[in-house]
Amino acid sequence: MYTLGEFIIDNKKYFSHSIESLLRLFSAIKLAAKAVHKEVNKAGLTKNIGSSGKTNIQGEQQQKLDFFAHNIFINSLKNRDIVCGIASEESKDFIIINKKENIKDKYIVLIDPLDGSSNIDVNVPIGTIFSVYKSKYNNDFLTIDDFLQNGSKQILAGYIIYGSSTILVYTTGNGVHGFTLDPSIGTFYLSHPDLMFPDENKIYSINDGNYIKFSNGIKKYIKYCQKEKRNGGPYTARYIGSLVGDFHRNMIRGGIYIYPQTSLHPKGKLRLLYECNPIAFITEQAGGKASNGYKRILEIEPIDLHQRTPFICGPMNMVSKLENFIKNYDE
Ligand code: P6P
Repeated sequence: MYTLGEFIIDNKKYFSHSIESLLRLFSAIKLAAKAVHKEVNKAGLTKNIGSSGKTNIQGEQQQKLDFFAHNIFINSLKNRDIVCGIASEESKDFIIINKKENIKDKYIVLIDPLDGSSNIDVNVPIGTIFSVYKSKYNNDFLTIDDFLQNGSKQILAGYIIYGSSTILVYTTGNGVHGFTLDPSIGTFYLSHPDLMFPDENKIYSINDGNYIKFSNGIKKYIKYCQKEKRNGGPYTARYIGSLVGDFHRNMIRGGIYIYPQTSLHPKGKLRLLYECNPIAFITEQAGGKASNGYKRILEIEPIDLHQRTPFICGPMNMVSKLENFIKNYDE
C-alpha cells in the first residue's frame, strides 16, 4: 500500500518546486485533516454541531466545526516554517505568519476549512478545500497581491472529503490522485490514482429550487438534461448541497456541477480563490473543464480575497454544451 508521503517522493520529478516544501505542506494538511476527521465523526456526541452563534465574513452562520477546522488548519500550517500567509473563508483579512521573516520561496495558502458545514447536523459529506501558491515576492513583506494570483499559478490544490471515508484528493499539475485515511493508524493510502472524468457522463448537479432565478440559458440546459436522449434516458439529477461531496461523486461517476448567478447571488455564490480555483485546477487535471459560463476559471484575475463567481465544472462535453446554451440564450 502506497502512503501519501511515499507517492510524493516517488513522483518528485514532476514537481517543479521544492519537494521538501511539498512534504512539509502535506505534513500540516494531513495532521489537520485527521483532527477534523475525528471531530466531524463524533460531532453529534461532543455537541460540536450547530452554530457557533457568530457569522463569518460572508454573513453566513458559522458552525462550531467551521471555527474548529479554521484554527486547526491555521495552527498546523504556520508551524512548518514554509507558509508566509494564509487566507481563510473564516477570516476577513489574510493572516501574516511572521511579519519579520523574508517571504522569498515561501508559500501562500488559501483555504475553505469546512465547506458545506451546514450539512454537519444531517450527516451529509463535507470538505476542506485548499489552494497553494508561491509568494510573488515583489516586496520583502506580504501584501494582498500575493493572494490575488490567478488560478493558473497554483502549485498545489486539493480537498479532503469527510464522508463514508475520509479521502484527500490533490493535484500539483501531474494528474489527480486520491488517498484514503486508515483511521486505525492515521495514515493516508493511495486509493484513487490518476482520477479522470469517465467518458460516459450522466449526472447534473444544480439546486433547481432556484430555477425561476436562473437565466434562460441555464433553464434550457436543465430541460435538455431532462429530455430523453438518443443514447439512453435523461441525465440523473444529484445535488447534496456540499460542493466537495457533489464534485467528488461527479468526477468519479461523470457529471457536471453548476452554481450559476441568481437574483440572490448576482455574482454567483461560490468563492473564486478558495473554492472555485482549486476545484477548477483538479477538474482540468482530471480531463474536464471549469468556467464561469464564459471564461476559464483559472484565467480570472482576482480583485478581492472573498470574491464570488458563477461556477460550472465537469466533463469537457457537458460544460461546453452548457456554455453553448448560455451563448445562444443569454447573450
Ligand atoms: P445552496 C455550501 O454552503 C456551498 O458553499 C457549497 O458547498 C454548496 O455546493 C453550495 O454552497 C450549496 O448552496 O444555495 O444550493 O444551498
